[in-house]
Amino acid sequence: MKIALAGLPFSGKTTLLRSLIAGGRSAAGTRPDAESVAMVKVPDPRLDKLTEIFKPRKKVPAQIEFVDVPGLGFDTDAARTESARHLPILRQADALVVVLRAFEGGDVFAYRDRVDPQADWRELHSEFLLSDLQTITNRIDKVKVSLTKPNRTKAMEHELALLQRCVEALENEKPLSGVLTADEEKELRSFGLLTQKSIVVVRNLGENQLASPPPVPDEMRNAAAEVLDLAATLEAELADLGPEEEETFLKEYGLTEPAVNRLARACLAACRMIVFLTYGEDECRAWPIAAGADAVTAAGAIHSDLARGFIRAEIVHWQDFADHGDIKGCRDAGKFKLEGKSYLMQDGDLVVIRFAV
Ligand SMILES: Nc1nc2c(ncn2[C@@H]2O[C@H](COP(=O)(O)OP(=O)(O)OP(=O)(O)O)[C@@H](O)[C@H]2O)c(=O)[nH]1
Ligand SMILES: [Mg+2]
Repeated sequence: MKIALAGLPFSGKTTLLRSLIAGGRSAAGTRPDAESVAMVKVPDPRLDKLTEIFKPRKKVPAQIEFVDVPGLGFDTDAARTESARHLPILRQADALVVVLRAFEGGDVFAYRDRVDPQADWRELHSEFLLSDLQTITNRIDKVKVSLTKPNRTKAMEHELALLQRCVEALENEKPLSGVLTADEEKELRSFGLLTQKSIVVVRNLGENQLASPPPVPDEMRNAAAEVLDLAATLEAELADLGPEEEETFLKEYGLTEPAVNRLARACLAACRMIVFLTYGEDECRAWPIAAGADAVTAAGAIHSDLARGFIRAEIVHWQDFADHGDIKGCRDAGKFKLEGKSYLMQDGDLVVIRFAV
């Protein structure tokens, strides 16, 4: 799962990335003119609880790869050219986190001399529409040429019609995510169209705005999978603290959890992923898989042998586990389920795969 952190210059992307890495200010190298990558361990209280109970030799959280993209600017030709260099990273991502500057601060350069998240959102959004329009019209030109050749096919005609529908949507400022069917999304996925991607918007607020954030404009809420409010500098400080200091710090600012938790959940949801868990004295582990995946697919995520020799999945739902305290309690209460290949995995399922190869 790869998420690109995108935004206009100086919106706080690198600060946010630093905050995602617990105790790791230095873990992400800051290279202002290039992308830098960080693998972020997804905090999961369910995995923590399993680890507490099973005391495994190894604890493996789900991971999300975040790519910190240098600020995209469109205020000069040079900035536009530079930004175009970074767009392929966005296109390759499974989802985008768009960081908008909402914090005031005279000492930090403000893009276009404004602190206006709504205007920033509009600017980025229309650049994404424009970029997709270019990609699609280039493709249309190619398909049209192919259609003049003797080996023209029905598939080409079908693609042309689909692309023309996309152009119409984009010219009306409609993101493609809202106009394509699931099959069409698949057909166009290889183009990495930006408005086809799920977007999590992060409003990077000043510390003093946290208590009562400004209302989220409808146009932002409608276009985004989720809108999160946070203060990146606070979160980066938080990432450097130990668990006890963390609690005091959170309380002081009226926060219930570090933003990395919310962001990780939002990114999983935006990528339509769920997490199942495996447990034991050897290893407790969280496994991200696509929502809607069946038990044999989940088995295959662990190892191809488990899918090949799949016999059954032993499933305990997280809530049942939490209610009964352990696996034995779940067995006694009839909450230990034996499921076949086609069982649809649920978020938070505790799983043992029985198999023979
Ligand atoms: N006051 C305040 N300053 C912030 C906040 N977030 C970031 N900054 C400051 O804004 C400046 C830019 O932050 P970065 O995280 O480097 O921003 P960026 O989006 O990565 O910038 P580019 O990569 O150049 O586009 C730094 O001086 C940060 O300390 C915030 O929430 N509040
Ligand atoms: Mg940066």
